[in-house]
Amino acid sequence: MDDPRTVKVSKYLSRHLRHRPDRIGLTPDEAGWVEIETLLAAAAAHGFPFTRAELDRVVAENDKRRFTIDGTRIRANQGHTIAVDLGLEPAEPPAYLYHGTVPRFLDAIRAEGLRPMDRHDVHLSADRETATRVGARRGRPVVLSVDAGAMHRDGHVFRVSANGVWLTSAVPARYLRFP
Ligand code: HQG
Repeated sequence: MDDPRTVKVSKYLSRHLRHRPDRIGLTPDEAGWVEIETLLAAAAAHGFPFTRAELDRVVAENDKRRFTIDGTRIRANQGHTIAVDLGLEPAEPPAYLYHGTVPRFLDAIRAEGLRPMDRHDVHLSADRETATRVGARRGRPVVLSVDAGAMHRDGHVFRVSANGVWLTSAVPARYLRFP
């Protein structure tokens, strides 16, 4: 488990690299990268100073490997709500993928399938344990199986993020198995 400071810095990075860079005056490029120097200065100027060593620790130790450093730049690996093109190539998914959710969403999901909601893509996990953790963020987790092999054969495009999250634009209800 990550220590409290690492979690705090990680949440700050998620917020400002995925969702609200404008809040601290950042302008990620079209692939989501920002200069690390610029990020450190912007965070300090907006009341949340952290060091390069702390940043490196978050990137290296974060429980989900949410961020990648490339030379002088950093970006989030997935989960954006701002417009970014991560440049991920289409990939062949495993036969089954999993999605963790909660009971209150099930009626809507049965009716309309999985939709990306505020994010760019539906997020799917390669194993049930991870999907259970994703669902548990919101309450009692319910894990749905996704017939990713059939979706792929039917022409749906999948991508996999640098930290192993499977992404697709939507999952029609006919590919879902409910417990
Ligand atoms: C639900 C975390 C009603 C969906 C996690 C989910 C993940 C519907 C919620 C990543 C629906 C969206 C993403 C429909 C889907 N009607 N509800 N048709 N279709 N939903 O947070 O998958 O910590 O955008 O089941 O680990 O929960 O941010 O998606 O409950 O990888 O790195 O709408 O976020 O990663 O919620 O989580 P989210 P998610 P990080």
